[in-house]
Amino acid sequence: MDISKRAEQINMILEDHLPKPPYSQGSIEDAMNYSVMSGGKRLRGIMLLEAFRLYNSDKDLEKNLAWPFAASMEFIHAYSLVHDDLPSMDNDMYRRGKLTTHAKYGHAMGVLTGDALLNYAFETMTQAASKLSKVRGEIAAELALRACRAMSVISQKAGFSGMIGGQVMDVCPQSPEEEPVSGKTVNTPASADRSDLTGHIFKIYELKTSRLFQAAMCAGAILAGADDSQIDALNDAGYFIGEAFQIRDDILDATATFEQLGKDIGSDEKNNKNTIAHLLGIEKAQQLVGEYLDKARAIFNEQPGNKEFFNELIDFLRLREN
Ligand code: GRG
Repeated sequence: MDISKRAEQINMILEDHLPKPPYSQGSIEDAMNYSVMSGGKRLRGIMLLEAFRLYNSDKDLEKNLAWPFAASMEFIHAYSLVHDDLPSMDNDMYRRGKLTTHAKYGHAMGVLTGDALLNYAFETMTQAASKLSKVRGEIAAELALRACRAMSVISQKAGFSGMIGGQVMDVCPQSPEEEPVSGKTVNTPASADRSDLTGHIFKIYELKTSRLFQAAMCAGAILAGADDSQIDALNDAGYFIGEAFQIRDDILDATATFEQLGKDIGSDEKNNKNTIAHLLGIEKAQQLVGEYLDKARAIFNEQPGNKEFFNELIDFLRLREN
């Protein structure tokens, strides 16, 4: 099964878990469905499921536990994109080839839809966890513990010390005097030499982008019952994938078309944003993408189970065009 077939499976799982019609046009349910079902590669949901499958082949458990968690990863990802597009953040009008949520429903609904998706992710996960005893009475307590641990990892990695923390570093000044390092009004701080700045940007990528990939893979492994060293290994792989993913994103922002990406291109340059591609040049940046992905591949190849998907994913991420 290739990545696009897996994305179709995630779409089916998402439709199954989102609030169902009938709902009126312009309602919060409508905006949640629009924001989630507007497309997307579904990488975080896929990665959660595939991490689960590396360590566990129980289809019943996958359906009852890993599927709702995979849907929830996509709800959290969608919320972050909806908020990232708001006028107070990147102020983008297009995402995934469609109007952004705030552009279609208005600013207040953009904020509320992001909030609703984040809450709904935890509603979906806790409901799945609380139904477990009906599925697996004999090991319900063990499964509930796994679900709790997975939610703890997801909330921490998506939270203030993870993804949100990275977004704060990216767009908000640390003090009234200081300019943000990589925001709209920003230039390279005169005090920072190039390597300091590069290190700072890698850190932003680690928090803003890697943390959600790490959350997806650790959660999948935890739900499957993987041991701590296996969970740590996937955490490292998620870090490398996130850095590579974001650097490739910089390259695409500088080189791709609107039709390819479904959003405005050249936004980093327009917003005077410092990126790794901008600081190191496209060629060196692409070389780094390859190096990070090689590190992730080496980790996957040490894991038990069928690694075919992760090798395919690495090949896709190296040269992805959207
Ligand atoms: C809490 C107010 C508030 C906002 C959170 C953290 C955050 C806002 C936004 C981060 C969003 C962002 C731009 C992350 C960088 C990672 C990235 C390039 C995301 C796009 O991911 P893809 O390409 O998206 O996987 P698709 O559309 O394929 O799902």
